[in-house]
Amino acid sequence: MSSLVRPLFSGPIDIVGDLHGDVEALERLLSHLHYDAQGIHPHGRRLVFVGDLVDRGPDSVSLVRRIRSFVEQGVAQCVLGNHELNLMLGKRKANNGWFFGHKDGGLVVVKDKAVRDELLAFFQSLPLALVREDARIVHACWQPDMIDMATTANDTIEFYEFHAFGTRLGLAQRADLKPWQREMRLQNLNPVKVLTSGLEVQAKSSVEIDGKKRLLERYPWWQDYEDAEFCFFGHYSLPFRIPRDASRAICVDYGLSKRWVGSKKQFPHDEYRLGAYRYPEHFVVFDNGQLVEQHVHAT
Ligand SMILES: [Mn+2]
Repeated sequence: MSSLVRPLFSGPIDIVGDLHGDVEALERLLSHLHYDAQGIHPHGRRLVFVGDLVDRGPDSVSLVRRIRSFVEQGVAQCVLGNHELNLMLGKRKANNGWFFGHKDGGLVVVKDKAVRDELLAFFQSLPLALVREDARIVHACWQPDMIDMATTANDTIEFYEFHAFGTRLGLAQRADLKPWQREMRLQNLNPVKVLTSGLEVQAKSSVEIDGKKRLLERYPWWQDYEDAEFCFFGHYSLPFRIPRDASRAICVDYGLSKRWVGSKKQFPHDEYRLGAYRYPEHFVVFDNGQLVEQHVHAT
C-alpha cells in the first residue's frame, strides 16, 4: 500500500478543476489544451485532476472511467474529493442518488453493484495530496499537520474512521459543547475531512448548502497561505470573476457544477467554467477556449 501523500509529476502540468460528471466540458477543455483522446499531449505535458469527479452533472460514471483510464496509463494523476469520499463512506447526499440507483432527472444512474464496486475501487486508489519541490495539489485545504498525518496513512477509510472515532470518544466527555462546536471538531480534527472539504468555523449567518441549514461555514484558508510552494486546490466553486492571484494558494475550481445545480442566477452562465491551470507557465485555459494569464506572487 502506498502513502496517501504521493509525489506529483515532474515537468509541466495542467491542473484541471472539479468536473462533477460533466464529460462534455472535459472533452472541450482537453481539445483546447491539445490533449488527444488517450490524454497524451504532444509536448509531454501531463494532466492533474483535483477531485470531485462525481455528482451534479449528467454522467459521473463515464467521467470517472475516463479519468481512471488516464491515470492507469500514467498520463494523469488525481486526488480524492469530498464527493468521492461521501460515496466511499456510503453517505447519501442531495446530489448523489445516481450512485445508489435512484432516478434523478436525466442523470446516468448506477444500477448494479459491480459498477459501484468498480468506482469505489478507483476512489480507494486515490491519494489525498500530491507534492513536489515547488508545487502541491489537494482537493480542498492544505494544512501541514494533516498532511504529515496523511503521509503515514495508506487507507483512506481506515484513516477517516480512526480520527472520527477518536473525536467522538472525546466529545462523549464534553456535554458542555454546543452543536456547532461538536460539528466543528468532527470536521477540523479529521485529516481526511480537512484535506477534502477544508477547515470550517461557526457560521455567521444561516448558510444553506444543498438545501440544508449549516452550523458551520467554510474558512478561506488560502488567504493565510504564505509558503513558497504553489498550492493548487478545487472545491470552492469560485466564479471566474474572483481573482486568484492574491496568494500562492490557487483555486482551480471555477464553479462548473453550478451550471447544473445551485444558485444558477447568481452570475451569468459563462461565469461558471471548467478551467485548467497551466503550470509553471501560469495561465488558465477554459472550456470555452479562453486563455487568461495569471499574475502570481513569486517568492
Ligand atoms: Mn469539493
